[in-house]
Amino acid sequence: MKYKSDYSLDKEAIRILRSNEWGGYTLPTQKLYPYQWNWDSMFISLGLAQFDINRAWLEIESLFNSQWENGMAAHIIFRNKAPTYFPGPEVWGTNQDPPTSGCSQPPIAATIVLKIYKMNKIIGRSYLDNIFIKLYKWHKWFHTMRVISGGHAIAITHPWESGRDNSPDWDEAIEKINTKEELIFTRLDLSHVDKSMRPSDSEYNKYIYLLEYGKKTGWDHAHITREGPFAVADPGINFILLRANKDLLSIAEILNKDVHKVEIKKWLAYSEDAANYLWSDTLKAYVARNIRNNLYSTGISNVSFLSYYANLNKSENEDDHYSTLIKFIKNTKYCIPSFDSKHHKFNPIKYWRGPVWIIINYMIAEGLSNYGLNDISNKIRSDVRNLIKKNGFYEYYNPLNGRGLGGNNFSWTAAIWLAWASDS
Ligand code: 2M8
Repeated sequence: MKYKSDYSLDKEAIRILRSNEWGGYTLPTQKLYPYQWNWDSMFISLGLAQFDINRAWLEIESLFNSQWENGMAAHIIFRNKAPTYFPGPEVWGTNQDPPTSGCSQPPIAATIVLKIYKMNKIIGRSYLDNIFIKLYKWHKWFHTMRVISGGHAIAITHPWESGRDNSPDWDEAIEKINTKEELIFTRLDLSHVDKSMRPSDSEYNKYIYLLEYGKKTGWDHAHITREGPFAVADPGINFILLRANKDLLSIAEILNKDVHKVEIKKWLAYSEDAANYLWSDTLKAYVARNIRNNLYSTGISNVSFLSYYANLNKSENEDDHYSTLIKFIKNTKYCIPSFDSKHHKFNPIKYWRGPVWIIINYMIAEGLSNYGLNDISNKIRSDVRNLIKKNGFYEYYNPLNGRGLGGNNFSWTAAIWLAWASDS
């Protein structure tokens, strides 16, 4: 297979971002995901900033224009009608304008906002005041609506909230949900992507059950977290929020928001505490934990290593975690698999149960290089470059042979290429 040059891939990446643009916001990919997704949109804005910084700010503003009164930035914003996706706005029934889904997604926005601001402070300054308050309200929503009393770990109340939909991390909690009856609906994802690469029907049944549960509560987020059928602490969300709070604090410093700074510092301390809760001495990693029964997931996911991205305070677990990372990275031809390749649940083509996801690689590599661990960081970047150069801009990749999987012409892969992986 011929490797493409960086220059031709830059052009292709820009073409993908432009062609997935839908008037002020950008789709992850056409047909499979025909709306605006929260964290996709933020990675996309980082890609856009490489060639059109005003358009990047517009992408960020458009996401937060749909923020809920209670502070939540929703995981999907349904601005147009798109019959190729299920579940659409009428199924979610959130009564928002524009219509949105009823849960959130990993809060990478503050980190991206700070990066784009630093790229051009004059342009960025005019957006910063307005966006700061929105980010602050969203982070506050996580720290109040997604915790249960006595704990500081942020819980997800739907696998979709983690962004890692069918990760084995949720298996134990998902299996416990008693859906009683079979729900009647038609999946549309399988008309775009082969079912071997997507979640199972039984998982989808649980996803829709959880959606219907939330709808019945009138999307009462505090109630859903405290009483609902699914509440799992996710290392992904916890570490991404920890990092985002550090970046929000830097923005608060730029804007002299002294009162907010006090609150953000409290959140930072809570997140360090949450990291302790997620540490597994058995697996020597940060592992998802069911908030209802405190059970750990049986395996390690790539997001354990987002502790580097979060710049977690050094702890006694440091050396053990580093050894885990080295093993995890060495076991597949391309790193980093989304789930431990030595675990019996590992599947190299099934979505979040094994494939490599470029966005997670990007965050982990950035974190490692901040720790001075440049060799591993460079190895991750070089694998990403090879995956894209050889196969193009896919949604995810097989860690054993590099094959591109899921959707093609994928926006966040194009964005990360432009912002980080390209040499030109
Ligand atoms: C995937 O999730 C959506 C539901 O949110 C789906 O499969 O229908 C996930 O990979 C998620 O992280 C991502 O934001 C979304 C769009 O790329 O697709």
